[in-house]
Amino acid sequence: MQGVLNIKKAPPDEGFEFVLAGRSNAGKSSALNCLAKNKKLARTSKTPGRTTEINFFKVSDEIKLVDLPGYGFSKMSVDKKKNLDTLLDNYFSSRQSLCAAIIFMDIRHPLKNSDIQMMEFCHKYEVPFIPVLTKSDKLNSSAISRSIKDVEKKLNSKSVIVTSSKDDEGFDKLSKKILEFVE
Ligand SMILES: Nc1nc2c(ncn2[C@@H]2O[C@H](COP(=O)(O)OP(=O)(O)OP(=O)(O)O)[C@@H](O)[C@H]2O)c(=O)[nH]1
Ligand SMILES: [Mg+2]
Repeated sequence: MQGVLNIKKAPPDEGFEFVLAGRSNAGKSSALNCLAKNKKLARTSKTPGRTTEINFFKVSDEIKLVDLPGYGFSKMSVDKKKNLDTLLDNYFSSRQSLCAAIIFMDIRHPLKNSDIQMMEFCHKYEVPFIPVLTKSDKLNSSAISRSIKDVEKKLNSKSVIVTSSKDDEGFDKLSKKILEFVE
């Protein structure tokens, strides 16, 4: 793992990168660990704001997963937030190996303003995104279906993926989706 706060310190811009975005506490780092099949790879936490840098994880010869700090974390200082915004602008605008963003949202509260802003940000830099609804273990199956339907309708897309890091579910599907960008 390599954590950076300055784009110049990022690992070489090669292979295929997928950035993990989402509100603080949405379950990005837990999802990364499930995707990489290594529970100790990325630090997870009950306290929002655990991830504070851009963290690059090499998960295969060609693929890197890039864990971002969560957005919407109100305790972050103004200076730190400014730094991070600049870093994200630089990263999204210049990174040739960036294939797609994976936008993680708690299935119980999807599509908050900050999520929509992130999607618009992706759109601005022409980076496709994969919407993922996390923590499906927190809802029963009919509530899960309702949430999927609602999000698909609002995004006008049929490609929403549902995961549970607790039950290790949905990650085969997400891995497949990621590999579609690599092939
Ligand atoms: N029940 C349940 N809890 C989850 C799931 N995924 C994550 N959590 C919990 O949610 C909390 C936040 O998870 P993280 O993976 O650290 O979230 P994050 O999005 O990386 O958070 P930041 O780094 O602060 O942006 C932790 O307590 C996790 O154990 C899930 O699928 N089910
Ligand atoms: Mg995290």
